[in-house]
Amino acid sequence: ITGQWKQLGLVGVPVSKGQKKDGTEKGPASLRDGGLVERLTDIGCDVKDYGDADFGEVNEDQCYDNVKNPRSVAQGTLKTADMVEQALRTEGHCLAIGGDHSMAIGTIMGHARVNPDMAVLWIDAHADINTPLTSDSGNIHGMPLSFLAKELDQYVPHMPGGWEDIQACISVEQIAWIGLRDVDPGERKIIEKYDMNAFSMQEVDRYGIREVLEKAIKAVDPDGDKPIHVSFDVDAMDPAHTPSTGTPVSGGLSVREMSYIAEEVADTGRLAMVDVAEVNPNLGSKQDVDNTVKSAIDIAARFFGNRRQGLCPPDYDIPVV
Ligand code: B3U
Ligand code: MN
Ligand code: MN
Repeated sequence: ITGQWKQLGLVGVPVSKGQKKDGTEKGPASLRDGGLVERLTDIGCDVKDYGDADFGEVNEDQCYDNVKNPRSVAQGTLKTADMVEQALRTEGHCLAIGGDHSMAIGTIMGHARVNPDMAVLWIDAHADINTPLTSDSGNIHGMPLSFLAKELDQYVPHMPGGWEDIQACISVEQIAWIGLRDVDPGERKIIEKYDMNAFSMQEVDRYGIREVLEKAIKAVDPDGDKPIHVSFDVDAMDPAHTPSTGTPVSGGLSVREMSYIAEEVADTGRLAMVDVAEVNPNLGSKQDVDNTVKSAIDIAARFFGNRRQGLCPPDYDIPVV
């Protein structure tokens, strides 16, 4: 059995300055309080909690053109990258809990120092590949992939306040999306121009999750030998399951489709790292928050070995009377 009994580093990324709604900075605490570590431990993971990356206040963080809070995001990103690198080198696997999705600039940067050839599965309602110039919102959580993809360097301005140290570290060919249903015009143009691997909910409806996942993995890992980085935005799932998130979009992945993705990726035996992004405990009712945290923990646990078919520790024996 692969994908189980894993040594795992946990890194909190309490960023909320990548978008406008307060609350995602409390995402890591809400997942820990919701019993994340206990769940992972129960399924046989040996979890080492590295704590939270320090996103201390940056005063005088003026916009750069329309980009909001560039310095705050950059300085936390650099700390996130260092922690993720250390967790991966020490434990071999890492789970990063956010935080808005700007967290992934740091997690993928840190991961790329260890596994530069990783395959990235970006599971999201949104493409998150706006450049600062194509973005209407100016929110960095809608831009992480534009900073990470080398081919897009020519479209991304050089910003001050730490961005000097943030360099694109993956190629457009290393990225595949699943779950898209809210893609901006500039993002669509980038996807088409670079012939990127984008599987929207239309493809999920047309082919079913099984074929979509197979195509997505084949696209980024054709020989089946790459370490896999899953960047999971909880808004990829239908808002029925993950309502407490900043930009819910109807018509998302079901619990079953998301569980299937997690189990199959775990089964490859090549999963190196998972991000869980955009849990916002400030949004919705208590029930909404509880449902969102539960869904996020359920899916995180599935990526690291929990299966719907059940689990049995290797040393388990049927008790004899
Ligand atoms: N594409 C829009 C909306 C958005 C992106 N990511 C989220 N929302 N969560 C933007 O702001 O770039
Ligand atoms: Mn996202
Ligand atoms: Mn999203």
